[in-house]
Amino acid sequence: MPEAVIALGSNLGDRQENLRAAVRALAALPQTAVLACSAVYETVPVDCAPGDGDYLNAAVRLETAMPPALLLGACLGIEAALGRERPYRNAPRTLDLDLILYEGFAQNDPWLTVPHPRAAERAFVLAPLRDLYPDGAAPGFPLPDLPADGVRRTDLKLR
Ligand code: A4P
Ligand code: MG
Repeated sequence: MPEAVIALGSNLGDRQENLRAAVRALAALPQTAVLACSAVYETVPVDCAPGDGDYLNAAVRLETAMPPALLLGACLGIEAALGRERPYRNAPRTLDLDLILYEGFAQNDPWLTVPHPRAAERAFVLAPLRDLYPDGAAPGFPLPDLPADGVRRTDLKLR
């Protein structure tokens, strides 16, 4: 089965529980297994309004037979179940799930762009990805070296 990576973010409500509930929901998807979880990082908001709360960010590595569009749809459903609202761009959120990569798949449509177009520029995505691929060899997405500015590793666990 192909590998996929989902990045998780939360800066509203019980941030750790939101991420942990998301991992439980991802693990319960059909024909899908969670292979590995990153550490949890506390991160300074990027491109957000002044005063927004810090994020918890993490990532999980999946093996899945769900096609990419179905996997994204499942992620949007999990976000909705955890109370995600979208009042404006980069608004604080209980849960964000982004499909960062899907082995053997690339697409560039607004509703589904894979690999994720901004992942390579964002320390809050790359630090968790390094945990999942310590040699930097993520499938179809060689990890760039980027200083981990604004990113602090915590002792929190995803499960
Ligand atoms: N969409 C297209 N491709 C994808 C994909 N690969 N994964 C579409 C997920 N969604 C994808 O998503 C809007 C639409 O993007 C979806 O309907 C889907 O069809 P959204 O969740 O409302 O937007 P988003 O994830 O907030 O936006 P975007 O543009 O991906 O955000 P960024 O660039 O990831 O920024 N700072 C910190 N510290 N931590 C964060 O997690 N996140 C953001 C969001 C800003 N600053 C942050 C963080
Ligand atoms: Mg998103």
